[in-house]
Amino acid sequence: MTPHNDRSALAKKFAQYKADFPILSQTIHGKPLVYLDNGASAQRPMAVIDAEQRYATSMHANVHRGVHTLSQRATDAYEGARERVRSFLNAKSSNEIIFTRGTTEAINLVAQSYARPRLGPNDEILITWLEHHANIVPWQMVAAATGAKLVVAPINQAGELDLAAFKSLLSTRTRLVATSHVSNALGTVLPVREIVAAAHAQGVPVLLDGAQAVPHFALDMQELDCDFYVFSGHKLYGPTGIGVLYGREALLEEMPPWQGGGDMILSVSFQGTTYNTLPYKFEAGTPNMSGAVGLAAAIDYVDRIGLADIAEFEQDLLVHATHALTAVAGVRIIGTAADKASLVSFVVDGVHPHDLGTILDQDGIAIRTGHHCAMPVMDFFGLPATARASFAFYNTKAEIDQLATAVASARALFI
Ligand code: C6P
Repeated sequence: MTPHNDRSALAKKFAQYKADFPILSQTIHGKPLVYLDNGASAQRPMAVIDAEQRYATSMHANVHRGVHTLSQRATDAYEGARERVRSFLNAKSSNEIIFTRGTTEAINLVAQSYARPRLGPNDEILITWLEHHANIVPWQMVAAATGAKLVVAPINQAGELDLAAFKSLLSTRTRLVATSHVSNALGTVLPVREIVAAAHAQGVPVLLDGAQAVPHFALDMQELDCDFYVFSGHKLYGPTGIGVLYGREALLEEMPPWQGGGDMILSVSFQGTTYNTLPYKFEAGTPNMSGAVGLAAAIDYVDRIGLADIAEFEQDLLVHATHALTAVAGVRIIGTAADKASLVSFVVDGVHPHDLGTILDQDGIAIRTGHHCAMPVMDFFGLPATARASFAFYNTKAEIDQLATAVASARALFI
């Protein structure tokens, strides 16, 4: 990480980026938009919008099929995007990069293709209490189909994983560990290196759900040493409908395809089918080429800014938001882990989160309210819902101050 002892230099650097996002310059209900729902979906810079438009206006045709010029251009653009994702993740080979619709589809792919054929009664899948439904339900479906058991590692009152308990739940029955890298409901950063080391010590592969991690810190698959890593383009300033499954090549090689169709075959006859090689074996049908091109442009964009600087700037926003919201009477922050990404979940005494979200919207402030597709986390804290402000590098301390003021005003309406 570049040391930026000069906070104002860092703030100045980041003040320039908001202008790259056309959607952010509008007013909502007559007020300048303050977009604090980046954990749900981040906005797209012009560089991404332009890349998708360039693709649509000069390159688009189907991929891997045509000998004509446009098909070759589309194929080069799509495969170029795969290589860009590979270099972003420092994966060993582009065979390890499978394009999916998003995090959810990537986890379902691993559940159906890796776990389901391998698991039986007495086998266990170990997850944590912090998971998004996308990292719970696919495993419940596999468990229902195979007789395997879902085991859940507990968390503490700060919303941190109980690592000792997690390790004690790893056993000879554990066949897969699947955990989030960053909790979407609380912002907790999980100790993924310790998780991977503990699981590997028992020969258990690990899937990491990186949906909320990828926009915030630089990643290196070879250093992280996990077996599967998944994320969505739309949380990384890219398009919707595109995501990535990184998988260790040896494991992907052993896995059967999970969907059949065009492009995932080498030959088909009524006697039988020979499947294509990696990565195409897992990409049946026409893929989302413009999404992949947009994702590659988003990666170029964040890499130009520098993820180390992004992480440092966003940590500053997190500290500021934590202080600003804690100072508001009646506010309680949910999720106080020592290591958090730039996201604050909170409740306001006497104000339902949905009412709060609706009132803040009138001030042009967009936050997320609800269970955040993490109902077990809400149950753990005995809450139906929280309000969640999730920050991107285009947010500012002034916007956070506006949030705190608006929350205080909203509470005043209810007391
Ligand atoms: N979380 C949020 O507001 P998809 O929908 O496939 O792009 O991502 C699913 C997903 C999986 N894991 C984690 C940790 C996530 O945060 C998400 C999406 C959004 O928190 C929408 S619910």
